[in-house]
Amino acid sequence: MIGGDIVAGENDRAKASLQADYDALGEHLDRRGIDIGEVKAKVAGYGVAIPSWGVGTGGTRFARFPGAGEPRGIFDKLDDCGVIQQLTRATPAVSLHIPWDVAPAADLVAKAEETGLAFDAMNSNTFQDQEGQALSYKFGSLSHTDAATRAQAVEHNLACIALGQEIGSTALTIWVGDGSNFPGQANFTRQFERYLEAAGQVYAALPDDWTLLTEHKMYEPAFYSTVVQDWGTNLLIAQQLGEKAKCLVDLGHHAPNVNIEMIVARLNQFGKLGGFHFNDSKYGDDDLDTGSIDPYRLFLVFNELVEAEADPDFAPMHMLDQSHNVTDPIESLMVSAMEVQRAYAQALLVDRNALNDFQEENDALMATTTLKRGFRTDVEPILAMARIENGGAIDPVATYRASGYRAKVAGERPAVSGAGGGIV
Ligand SMILES: [Mn+2]
Repeated sequence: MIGGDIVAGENDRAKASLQADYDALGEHLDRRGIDIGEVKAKVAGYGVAIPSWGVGTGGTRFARFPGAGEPRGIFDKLDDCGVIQQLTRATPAVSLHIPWDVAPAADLVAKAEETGLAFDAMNSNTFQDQEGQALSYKFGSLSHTDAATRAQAVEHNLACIALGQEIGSTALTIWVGDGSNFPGQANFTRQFERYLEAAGQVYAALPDDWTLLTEHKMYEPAFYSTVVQDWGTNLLIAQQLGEKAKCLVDLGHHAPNVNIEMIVARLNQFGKLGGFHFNDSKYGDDDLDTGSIDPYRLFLVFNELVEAEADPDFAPMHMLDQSHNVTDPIESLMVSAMEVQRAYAQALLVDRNALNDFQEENDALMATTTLKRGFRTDVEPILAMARIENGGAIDPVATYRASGYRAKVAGERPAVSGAGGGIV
């Protein structure tokens, strides 16, 4: 973790300007009938989970360029996640990926306590083969043609639930790489029937207070078809499995230009919006940092979420899921967590009564202007004030760089080989 004196020193230098900016924004919002303190309190209470795999440098199928001081295992990963939470106060939980992060439950819990973190959803992995694994997932897992391979994949998911129960998780996220690379390779219907049957066995073993999240993805690793290719199939799964099954929306797992915020609204309307994986994309997939390409789209997603917040039972899970190929993952994750908070704060500023009236009156121009006014407002002083009041840093990236954390861990963690590709 980073020394409290370093955080305090950095904050002291920026405090006066922050206070002036915050007061000015407070006056501006007051004229709009918005209490800045209420917005700040909601932002301060908001958290987005970090994926354990996110603190390692990512890569493509061409190459991976490892960074210095990469985490060697789950305990190093939790240290890095602890730093992100220490400085941003926006990332209170970590989502584990099994079997990458397998460790004794007691050790995981102890490390989480030491680093000030909790555990978010468990993620199963049946998209690659592990050492010593009896049957291969080359041609699928939960939808494999071979019953024994499907049973092995079901067993793995049950093991994820068992570990999760010991460390305080209450959700299992299933994403499979199952699909096909050639027309005719797989029978779409039979493959999906097998998936539903196997996923149903996992669902049957789900504890009462758990949620089962399924995540759709349009392509990759299968490039012609995937079993759970879009939100329609995802919704069918959640409806077939039952009450505790909900859909996870990964912002990058759609075709370009798809109206994701509308998918969010639809899933929520029918009680099947389970959570998010935040990231951004330009052409496809989930590789770019949240808010780096299209912050307005992120805002529009949060507009739907704020709209839905009125329902006290509305509690989707939020996680970052992105690949960091050219940046320090800790810096990217801190900036992305703040981008998610920013979109949330901006959505909180929308005058919903006015928006509703303009919608009812079919005043398209004023409706969209009312919506965009929230997006146009610079909410940075609210985010920074929420951070510092929660014990974080006014400028997390500057503080992190001043701390020398990366150089320190680089000395303790031997360099990882750059050979081989693959997204981490
Ligand atoms: Mn994802």
